[in-house]
Amino acid sequence: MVTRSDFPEDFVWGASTASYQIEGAHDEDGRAPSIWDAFSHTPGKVIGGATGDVACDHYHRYKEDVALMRQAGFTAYRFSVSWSRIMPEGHGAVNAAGLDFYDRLVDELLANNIAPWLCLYHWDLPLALHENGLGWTSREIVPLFADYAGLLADRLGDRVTHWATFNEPNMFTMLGYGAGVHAPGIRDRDRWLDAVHHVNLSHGAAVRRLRDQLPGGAQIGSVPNLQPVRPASDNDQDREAAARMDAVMNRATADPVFLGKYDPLTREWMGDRIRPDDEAAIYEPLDWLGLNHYSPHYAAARANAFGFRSMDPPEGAEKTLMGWHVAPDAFRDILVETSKRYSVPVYVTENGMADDVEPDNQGQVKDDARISYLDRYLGALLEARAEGADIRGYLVWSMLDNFEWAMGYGPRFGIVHVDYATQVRTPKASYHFLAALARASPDA
Ligand code: GBH
Repeated sequence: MVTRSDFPEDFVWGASTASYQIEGAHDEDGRAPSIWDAFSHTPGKVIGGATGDVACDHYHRYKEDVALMRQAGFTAYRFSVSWSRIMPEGHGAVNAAGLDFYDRLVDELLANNIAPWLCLYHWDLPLALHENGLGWTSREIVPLFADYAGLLADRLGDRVTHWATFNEPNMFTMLGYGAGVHAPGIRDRDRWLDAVHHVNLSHGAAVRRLRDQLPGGAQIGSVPNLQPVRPASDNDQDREAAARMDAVMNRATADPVFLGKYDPLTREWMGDRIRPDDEAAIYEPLDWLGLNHYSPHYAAARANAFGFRSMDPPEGAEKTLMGWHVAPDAFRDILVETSKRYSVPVYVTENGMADDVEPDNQGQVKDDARISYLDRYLGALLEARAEGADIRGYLVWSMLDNFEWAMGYGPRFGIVHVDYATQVRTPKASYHFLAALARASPDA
């Protein structure tokens, strides 16, 4: 098992969450709906008809949740802001009561010696923007996103040191606009590519605004989901397919943001979406990369628009409740590759697994599989560091069991169990495992 002394003294330990997945209070204090409110309330979109109306009721219980973070010895907490809570229309009028919530949350974190890592966008676009044709498929969203970033910098910039623009820009564009399985439920290759490019441009515009408004020393980054793509078989066609899938799934958002250039394959697909000055407008030097990683992808050749198809993990592979392949070596590989390719400090901002373990009759949540997963993935992280990768922290997904998007409340990713009927929180065995690593740190 990994131990505290395997990690450097200043290694950052923490947890991540997202607004729509935990907050609830969907119509309180002036919050307007996001595309996820509309999507989850559309029959047939989310398993069991689940919605984020209440979720973990974190909006009212944030103090209790922050106390659990402190008791774990965490020194960082990544959360996201619900855009439509603070700007109901997505632009224009500001909802002061919504902003007050994030103000209280940030103060509570600081009072508990936890650094707030604020993510501007974790998938809950204001519904009004989408309905008015100003969503990610429109280039007009770019200055609106920068204004939204500016509003938060104005209000919280004196206390929040770590800022991220997008959570998994590659994933929400693909799932929401390409595959249609996430909000807003669009299934169209061109709209997907539009969204990718506008998200990239919005990132650049927001970073410039943050740099202008935040005090020097602010740590600004972005959070791609990076999963190495492995060829389903060892032949040239599948290897070529894997390269194409890597370009679409990993590089389409990470390369322009961290290197200032689209990968040649993505560039070809983007066509004349890319105007002459766009790459320069996307690129701003960043202080950190937040890496979300769960499992590798597998690709096989196929004669479709992108020239690949996604394959299942090999026969007999160990899988979690989500069907995702447990492969710590893929984690090591992507950490080494990411650190090298983008030469920027890397923090793991999501990693973890889903199960459905409930408290036993002594009230204990014995999630042994999660402990084994975390132990092996942290071991892989140490291997990547030994190979020279600059990995500075680990924020587990997730602090709490929560609304798992189209899967509803079945899969539980938390290190703290949530009984949704009573909102009782129960730290799981994996919470104590991570706390033993984090608490031993000198500043905890
Ligand atoms: C993240 O997305 C999100 O940021 C977070 O909100 C979410 O709750 C969390 O992960 C858990 O889902 O089928 O084996 O090829 C994760 C994005 C994209 C990761 C699909 C796994 C498929 C693995 N996921 N990917 S596999």
